[in-house]
Amino acid sequence: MEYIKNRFYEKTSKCISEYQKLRKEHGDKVLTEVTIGQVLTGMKGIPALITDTSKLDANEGIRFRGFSIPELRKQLPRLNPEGEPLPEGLFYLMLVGEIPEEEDVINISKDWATRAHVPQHVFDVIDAMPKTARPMTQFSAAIVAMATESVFQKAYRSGIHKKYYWDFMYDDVMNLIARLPRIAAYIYRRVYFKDKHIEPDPRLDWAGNLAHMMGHDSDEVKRLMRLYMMIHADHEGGNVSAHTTHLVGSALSNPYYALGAGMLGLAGPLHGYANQDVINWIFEMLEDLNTNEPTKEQIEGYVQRTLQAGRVVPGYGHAVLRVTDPRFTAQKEFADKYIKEDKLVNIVNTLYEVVPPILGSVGKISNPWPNVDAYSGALLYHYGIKEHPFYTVLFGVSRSMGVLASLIMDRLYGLPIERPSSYPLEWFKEQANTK
Ligand code: FCX
Repeated sequence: MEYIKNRFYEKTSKCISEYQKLRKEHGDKVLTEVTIGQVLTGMKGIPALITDTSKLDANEGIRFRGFSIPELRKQLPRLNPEGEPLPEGLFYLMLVGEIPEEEDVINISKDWATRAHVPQHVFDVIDAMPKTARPMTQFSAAIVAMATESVFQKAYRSGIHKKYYWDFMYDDVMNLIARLPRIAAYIYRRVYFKDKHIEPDPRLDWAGNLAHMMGHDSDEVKRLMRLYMMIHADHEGGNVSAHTTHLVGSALSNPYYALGAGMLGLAGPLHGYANQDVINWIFEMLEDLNTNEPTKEQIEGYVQRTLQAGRVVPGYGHAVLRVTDPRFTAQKEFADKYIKEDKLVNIVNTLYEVVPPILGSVGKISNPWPNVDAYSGALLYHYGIKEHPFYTVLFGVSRSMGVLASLIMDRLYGLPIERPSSYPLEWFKEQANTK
């Protein structure tokens, strides 16, 4: 499928000279002032990174190359008019910058299927760990173990010219994305199904095959998996998993190292682990209240007690968003369409009524609204994917598409090693006192 690589190059190569021109001719242009507050609160709002694949608007949510999630659910090619678009189409959009034809999407599916073979030593690395090792520990170790396959690393060591880095990066990225569903499903079946593995079906699409290898073959689960893989794929460049992948890649580490590092960031409770934490927290609540069908008042009381205990309410809040996350809404629409009655889904819907006013009344919380993680667990659980320690791995498989498409572009532009400055606390105190 060389034509997709060629098309990417045709569409994007003009950006190399645009990037160089900006660097040379406008390098002195002041973009914005940076306040002490921004530095001390996680560098929020500082325009510090180039990411073309997607942009997050505080009041609208994510747009992938300008397209919102509702627009993409209508416009991207799908296998069945009733179903969800294939995530392969989103990958094409993020990479090439335009909505693909159905044929392009099918071709990416086929390309990934031919690249999906995982070397035996990667399974051996996974098998060497105790089954009690967290699924994200196994997943990131497997990704790093696969660096033996890096064509970028081999090419770099053989001394290729830097203008060809992106080309080798492209092949690594396609191989890596193609293999992740197999690795994820292997971990899932190993930990929860006594090593009873299910072989891939190369006729299936990327997300459909993931559901199949996990042992969930219904059309509805495959549809859910396609939606899940689409909405988690990218959230501009500043979030922990995207920024880490980009930062590690800036040292010209191969994409297996870069993604492995990004996945370890995703594993944190304030990021991708929140999708497990939501379910943990709901089950803790049910145990505490000694019921499976808590009333609105009981839930309100539990949310208040969570805050009083100095804990966060998982699945709520966001560093950038100031509205209900459209990724939450897309999942709610899926649940409204397919799920008639489900106790966990009902609780998630009640939380949506109860939590925002409580968080809003606290005063310091910038965004009281739900994020993507507030819904995803309840949907998976409904369809029998009840093993919540595994949920962040699914997030990671999806997230690979956005962060790795960006990594190809980083090398095409020839972005330098990233190296911001740091100062001791004393320096900031001095700055605070200077006029
Ligand atoms: N529950 C309780 N307190 C919250 C809160 C929540 N859901 N969200 C924010 N706060 C608190 C913060 O902990 C902080 O308290 P502090 O001043 O005592 O340290 C204060 O409100 C201000 O934080 P704020 O500026 O609103 O938020 P941040 O940008 O610092 O953090 C996250 C954003 C997402 C980390 C935060 O809202 C949070 O911890 N939410 C719960 C965990 C979660 O759902 N994470 C997933 C996010 C995302 F979708 C993803 O990456 O997957």
